[in-house]
Amino acid sequence: MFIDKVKIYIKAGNGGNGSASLHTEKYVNNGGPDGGDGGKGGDVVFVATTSENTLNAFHFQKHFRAGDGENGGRQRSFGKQGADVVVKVPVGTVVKNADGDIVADMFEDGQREVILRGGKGGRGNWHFKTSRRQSPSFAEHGVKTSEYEVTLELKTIADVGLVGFPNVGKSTLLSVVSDAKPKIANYHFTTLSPNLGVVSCYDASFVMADIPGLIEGASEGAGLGHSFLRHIERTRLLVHVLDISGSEDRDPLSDFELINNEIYSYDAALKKLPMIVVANKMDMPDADRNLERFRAKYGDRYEIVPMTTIIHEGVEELIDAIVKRLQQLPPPAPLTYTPVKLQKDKSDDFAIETLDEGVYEVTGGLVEELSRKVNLDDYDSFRYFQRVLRDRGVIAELRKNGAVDGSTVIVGDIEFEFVD
Ligand SMILES: Nc1nc2c(ncn2[C@@H]2O[C@H](COP(=O)(O)OP(=O)(O)OP(=O)(O)O)[C@@H](O)[C@H]2O)c(=O)[nH]1
Ligand SMILES: [Mg+2]
Repeated sequence: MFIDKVKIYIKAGNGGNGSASLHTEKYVNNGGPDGGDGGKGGDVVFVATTSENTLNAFHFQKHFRAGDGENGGRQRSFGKQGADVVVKVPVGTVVKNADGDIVADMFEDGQREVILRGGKGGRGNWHFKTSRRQSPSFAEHGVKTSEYEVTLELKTIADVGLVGFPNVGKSTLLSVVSDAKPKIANYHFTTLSPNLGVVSCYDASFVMADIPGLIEGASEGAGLGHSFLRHIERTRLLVHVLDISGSEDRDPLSDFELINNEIYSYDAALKKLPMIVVANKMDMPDADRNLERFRAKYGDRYEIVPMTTIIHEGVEELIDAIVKRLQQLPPPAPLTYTPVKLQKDKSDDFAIETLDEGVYEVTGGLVEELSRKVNLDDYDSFRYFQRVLRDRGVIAELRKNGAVDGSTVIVGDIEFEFVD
C-alpha cells in the first residue's frame, strides 16, 4: 500500500460559553455578576516531518478534531482552552481545500501551520455589567466551528528524479549510487511506489527519487505512471534512464521520445527541468550501435552518460554530471501560491444573538472591524458607526429579531440603545 493522495476531515474546537453566574454569599444579597469567560477551542495544526514518506497513516485515521473550550464558571473562573490537534504529514505534502485551492505547502521539516483556529470563548456576564444593569443574567456563547474537508497530496521533494520505461534499471541505479535498497527484478513494474535515496559525494549530497516505470499513456493514467508523475514535479533535475541495448525489442530512441511526451503532456511546465540521459545496459548487444544513433540525434541537446549499472560502470561520471548541474540550479523552493484560508475572514458577515430579553449582540467580521475603529466618545465617529450598521442591513436584521426602541445592542466592547 502506498497512499500519496487522501481526503481527511478536520475540525477546530468550539469556544466554551461564558457563564451567567451571579455571585452568592451568605448574608450578601446581590453579589453581582461573576460568570467567567469560556475557553478558546483548540486549533488544528499541521506539522511537516521527514520521519514519514507516505500518507498511509491517513488510511486509518481520517478525522481530526481539536478539543472544545470549556465553559466559564462561577467566581470568574475561566473555562480551560481546548487542546490543539497536531496532524503530522510527510515533508512535501500539499494541503488543498475542497475546491482544489492550496491551503498550505508543507515544504520544510518541522514547518508548522495553523490550518484552523479554534472558536473564541464567550464572555462571562460580568463583562456586561453597566450602571443601569447591575446583574446581567446573560452571557455570550462561544463560537461554534465547522468541519472542513481537505485533500492531502504528497509531492515528493527530491533534487533528482529518475524517469524511464519499466525494467530499464532505474532502481538498480538508485541502489548503486545511494543508501537506498529498492527492489530490483527482471520484470515490469517492480517498483510500485517512489523510493528516495541520499547520494553523498565528497562534500555534496543530494536526494534522488526513483519512481515507478512509465509507459505510453501514463499521463492519462495507463500503468502506474499517472499517479506518480506528481512526484517529479518538484525535482530540480531529471535523469532519463534508457535501455540503450533495446533488449526488449523496443528502439531506445522512440522510448526516449515517448516518455518525454508523457511527462510533458502531464505538465508542460516540466519542460523547464534540465535532463541528463543515462544510456544503460551498455554491456548488452547492440548497445554501442544504438548509442551512436542516439548521440547523432540528441548529442547536441542532452548530456549523455553511458553506463553498465550492474557493474557500477559510469557511476562517477553520472554523479559528477548531476552535481555540476545541481550547483547551477536554484535550490528547491516551495510552490508559489496564494494560500487560501479554510476559514474565510468574511469581513461582510455578521450574526445576531439574543442574549436576553431586549439584549442583542452583533458578532462577525463586519462589526469586529468596525468596533475597533469607533470611538464612543466622539459623536461623529458614533454616527458613522450607526450609519454603517444601517447601510449593511444590521439595523434591519436587529428589528427582525425583535429589537425595539430602548433595546440594548452590544457590539464588541460597545453597548448602545437601539433607536429605530
Ligand atoms: N545487462 C544489464 N542489466 C541491467 C543493468 N542495469 C539493470 N539491469 C537489470 O535490469 C532489470 C531491471 O532492473 P530494475 O532496476 O528493477 O529496473 P527498473 O527500471 O527499476 O524497473 P521498474 O521498477 O519495473 O520500472 C534487472 O534484472 C537488473 O538486474 C545493466 O547495466 N546491464
Ligand atoms: Mg524499479
